[in-house]
Amino acid sequence: NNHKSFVIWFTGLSGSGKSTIANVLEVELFKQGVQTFCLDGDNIRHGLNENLGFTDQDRKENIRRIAEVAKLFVNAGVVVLVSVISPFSEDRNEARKLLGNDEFFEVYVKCPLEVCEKRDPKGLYKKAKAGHIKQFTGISQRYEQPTNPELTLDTSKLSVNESVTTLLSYLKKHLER
Ligand code: GGZ
Repeated sequence: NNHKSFVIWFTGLSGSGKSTIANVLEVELFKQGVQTFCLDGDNIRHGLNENLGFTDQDRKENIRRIAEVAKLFVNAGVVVLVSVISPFSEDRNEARKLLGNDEFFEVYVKCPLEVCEKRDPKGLYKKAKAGHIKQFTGISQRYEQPTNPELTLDTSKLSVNESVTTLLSYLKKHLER
């Protein structure tokens, strides 16, 4: 193909909009002839990572494996859209190191916890607050905000389309060979 390959790493709370944005971005990139692949925490956890839970250690391993898979696709010339909470800076930095700075774009999908709780598309916050889900990000486990992301998208202020437009203009120069 005639474009560069890299990882766009979406990090943020559950319900912040990571996968929604990644899926719309994928459609737009497809229209531009860009080869893409989406890796989603929720999906990977049903297959490759079905033996992992949500302890600090398991999240680290989840991120490590996903970064390794992403690297295989990048080496195959694909633009990889990764949507995982990835709450710990250390784990995100390991992923960045593995991919290399030029092939890793960290996108902070920023959204206040209260807004995510209100959206609660899968009812997980409700369950977590009732104590039925342990180690839930934002409720009973920490989320460390990115300090130096390539891009921040505040989804409490931007529509999905506005976020995707912002991403597309950011990516334009990075896609060119
Ligand atoms: C956070 C949880 C948890 C706990 C289940 N904490 O928004 P979702 O529902 O559809 O996607 C979330 C997914 C989190 O998996 P990740 O692989 O993205 O997490 S991490 O990067 O931190 O390893 C959420 C659901 O699984 N889920 N239990 N305790 N999210």
